[in-house]
Amino acid sequence: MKIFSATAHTNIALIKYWGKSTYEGNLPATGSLSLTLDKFYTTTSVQMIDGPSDIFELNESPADAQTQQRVISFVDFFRNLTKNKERFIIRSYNHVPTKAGLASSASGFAALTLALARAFNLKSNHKELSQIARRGSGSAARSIFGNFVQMHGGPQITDREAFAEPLEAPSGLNVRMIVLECGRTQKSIGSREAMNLTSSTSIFYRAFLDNHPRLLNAAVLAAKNGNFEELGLLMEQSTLQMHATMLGCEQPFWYFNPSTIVALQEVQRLRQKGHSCYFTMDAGPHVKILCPANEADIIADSFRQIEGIVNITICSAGPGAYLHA
Ligand code: 2P0
Repeated sequence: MKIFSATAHTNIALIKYWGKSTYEGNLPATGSLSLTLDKFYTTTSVQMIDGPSDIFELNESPADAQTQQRVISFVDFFRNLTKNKERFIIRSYNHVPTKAGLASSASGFAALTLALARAFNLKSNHKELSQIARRGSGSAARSIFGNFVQMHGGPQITDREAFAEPLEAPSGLNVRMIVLECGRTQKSIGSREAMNLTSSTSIFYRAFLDNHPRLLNAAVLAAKNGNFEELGLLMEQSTLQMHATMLGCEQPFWYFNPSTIVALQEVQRLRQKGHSCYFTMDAGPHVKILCPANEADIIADSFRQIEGIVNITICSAGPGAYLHA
């Protein structure tokens, strides 16, 4: 039977999505701003099968039961939309360290969205595809597009309003994102569970939400104007505010490990020495550094001797998701 394949690249949020306004439709309580990366991506194929249920294989092994169920629910959305009862085998290959806070669900659900849309013969445009991808994972809506991307969200957001779109940044904003893998252990608390724990129990979550539109609007403006320093400072505020919400939970938790902290201090030290670089982190211990393209090699070299940093990848802006011929 015919196979439909697609690739999507992962993205890193400069201004973070953290928490849902409603679970139905997976609507984000905050908008976000991201950069799609060239080096990390997922390729997914879907093929119809005769069988009682979909099968999901990740990197050539059957996925765990929870992931299977999440993927099957996502395919159910397409079946309900099209009144089509087909079942699929879905094979996904992650060129992203899975569950390490490097956003494999973003590229995974974006690639799956494109492949399924083709298999179900949907005539959706990119905006609609991003709305569908959002149902699989909020960050996946952004991976439909390349380069800088803005996702719409907020406490009152509706299904039709919660989509991503490309953000036009000037060509002078030629950036790199250096990904520092701070350890190899899989994260203890997944991002979905972490954001749910935070939004339901953190005494700081309200403040995070209240401040978020100001951060996002200012960052979007900075990106459009090519104001790199402003964008970097806002990015650091967003990530630290997000991580602070976790410290305010009834049962506090954090993703920092010793090499994370050393890396964050090194970014500040480099800035004091006159280098232009800013950090961000997601639901894991890894540190990502945004810097101008012409400084990336020298900045990356400063992290090579830090104990616990197991891998360093210099990424450029990556493309939007695409179907294979
Ligand atoms: C982001 N993260 O904006 C934020 C910052 C992690 C930290 O979006 O529940 O896997 O699937 O919608 O997209 C990761 O959370 O969450 C994420 P779901 P997702 O990139």
